[in-house]
Amino acid sequence: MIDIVKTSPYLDQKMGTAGLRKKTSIAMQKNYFENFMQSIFNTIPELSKKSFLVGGDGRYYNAIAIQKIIKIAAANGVKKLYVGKDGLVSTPASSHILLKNHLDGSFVLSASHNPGGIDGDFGIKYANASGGQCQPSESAAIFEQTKTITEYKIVDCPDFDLSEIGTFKCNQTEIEVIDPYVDYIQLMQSIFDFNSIKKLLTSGFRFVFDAMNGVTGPYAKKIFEEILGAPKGTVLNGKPLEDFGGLHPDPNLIYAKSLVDLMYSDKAPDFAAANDGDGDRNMILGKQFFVCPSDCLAILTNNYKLIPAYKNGIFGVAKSAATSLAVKHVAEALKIGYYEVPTGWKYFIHLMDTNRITFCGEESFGTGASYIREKDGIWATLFWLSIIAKTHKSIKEIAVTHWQQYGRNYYLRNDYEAIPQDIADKLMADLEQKLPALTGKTLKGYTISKAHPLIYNDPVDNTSTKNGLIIHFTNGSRIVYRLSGTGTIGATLRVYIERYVTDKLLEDPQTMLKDLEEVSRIIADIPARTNKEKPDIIT
Ligand code: VG1
Ligand code: CO
Repeated sequence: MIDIVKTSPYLDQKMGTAGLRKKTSIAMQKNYFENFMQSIFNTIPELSKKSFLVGGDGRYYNAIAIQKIIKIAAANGVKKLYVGKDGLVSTPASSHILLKNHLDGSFVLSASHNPGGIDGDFGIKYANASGGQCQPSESAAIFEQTKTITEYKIVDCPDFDLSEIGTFKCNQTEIEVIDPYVDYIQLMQSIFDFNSIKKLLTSGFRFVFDAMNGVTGPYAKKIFEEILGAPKGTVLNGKPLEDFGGLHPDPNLIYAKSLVDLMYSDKAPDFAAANDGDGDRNMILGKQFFVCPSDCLAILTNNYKLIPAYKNGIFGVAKSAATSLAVKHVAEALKIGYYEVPTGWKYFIHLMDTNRITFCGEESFGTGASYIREKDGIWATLFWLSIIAKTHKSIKEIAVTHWQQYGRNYYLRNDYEAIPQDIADKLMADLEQKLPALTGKTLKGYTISKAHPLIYNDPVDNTSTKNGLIIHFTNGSRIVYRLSGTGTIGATLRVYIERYVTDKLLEDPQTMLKDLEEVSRIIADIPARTNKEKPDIIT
C-alpha cells in the first residue's frame, strides 16, 4: 500500500561540493530524509522507465535510509533499483556499476571522510546518468523542490533483507540485491597488470592498506590479499563499521595518525595507502615519506606508460584550481591538454565525456581517471604498486626523481574551521572587493602579480562562479581562498598555499611555506576576523 504523507519543508537541504551532508541527528529528524528523496524524484521525469543504484559506506543510519529509499522509490513508480549487498557500495564502484548497466542515477549514502555515528555526520551523494555527481543546475532544481514540498509517497511494508543476492518486488519496482565488488574488481584487472603487482606483493615487499573501517575494507581484502597474494593482515581496519570504530575516516597526516606513525617508525613497511570512508580518497606513504596529493597526480600522469590501459597514450589532465601546479609541468612536457576547474569532482565529468582528459585530481587526496566519473582510492593504490613493480624504486625515490626533473611545488592547505557563517561570507566578500588593488603589492618578499575570482566556463554546462579567489605572485607562488561545501558546523575557510622551486628539493613544507602562510593571513585579515592566529588543521 502506498502512503501519501503530509510534510513540511526543511530549508537547509542544499547540496554542497559532494551531495547533501549533515549532522546525523539532523538527517534523522522526522521526514527529513524522506523529503529530500522525494524532492529528487520530483525532478526526474518518467520514473517508470528509470533505474538507480543504492548503497553506502556502511555508516550509522545507512541501513535505515536504504530501506526508506527503496520504499519511496517504489511508491514513486521507479522501474528498478540495484542495491549493494548489505547496503554497501564504494563511491568509485557505484560509478562503475551505474555506467556499466546504463542506469539513470545512484544514491550513495555517505558523508565521505567525515566521521560517522549518531554524533557524526550523514550524507547522500546523488549521481546522474553521467556516472558522477549531479551538475549544479540539477542540485539547484532539487533544492527548489525541498523548499516547497508538502507530501511524499512511501510504500507501507516491512523492511527488506539485503544480506542475500537476489531479486524481489516492492510495489511495481524490481529490486535486485547485487554483489558490489565483482564488477569493480574486474574493472581494476582490465586496467592494471595484476601479474606484475602479484609478483611484487609475493616477493617480500611490505605493504599495508588502511581502510579506516570504511567501505573499502572488503574491496581491499579481495583485491590485495585474495587476488594479488599480499599476506593476510595487509588490510588494516578492514571491516566497515557504523562509527568507523571511532576513527575520523579521512586519510591524511592528522586523522590516519597510527598509519603515519607506523610509516615513520623503524618497523615501517615499504609502502602504505589509506582510503576514506567511501573509498574515493587516498593517501600514499613510503618509508618516512609522505606523497603530497598534488604531487601524486603529477607523478601518476608522468608514469602513465607503465599501465596497460594507458600505455598507448592518454588525453589531457585536469586538476582543481586549489591543487598545486605540479601536474601542469608534466602536461607541458608530455604535450597533453591541461585544464583547471573549480573544486568538486563533478567539474571533471564534461572534460572526460568530451575526451579532453584521462586523469584528474584534487589536493584533497583525490585522484582518478576517465574509466569512471568519481575519484578512486584503490585505483590510485594499484597505480602506485604498478609503478613500484615496474621501476623497483622506493616511493621516496620515485618522488625525488620527479622533483629533480620538474622542480617541486611545495604545498599546504590551511583550514580555519567552525567560523560563524556570516563572518566567513564577509571575509570572502571583502577580500574579493579588494583583489584589484592588490596587484603590485609586496608582502614578506612576495610580490602579487595578479588576483582574481575563479570563474569557470564549463564546455557543456553553465559558467560557474563563487569558486574561490586566487592570488598569483611574480615568483610562481599562489594562494587560493575558498569556503568548504562539505562541512556540517559553521563555515570552514580553506587557504591553499604553494611555492615552486627548482632547488632545495628536500626541505620541510612547513618551513618553506612559513612566510607565505603568514602572507595569506595578512591579505585576508584572518586572525582579526576569525579570532584564530593559526589554522585548525594543516594538511
Ligand atoms: C572537499 C574537498 C574537495 C572534494 C570534496 C568531496 O570539499 O576540498 O576537493 O571534492 O570534499 O570529497 P570542500 O568543499 O569541503 O572543500 V569526498 O571524499 O566527499 O567525495
Ligand atoms: Co570520499
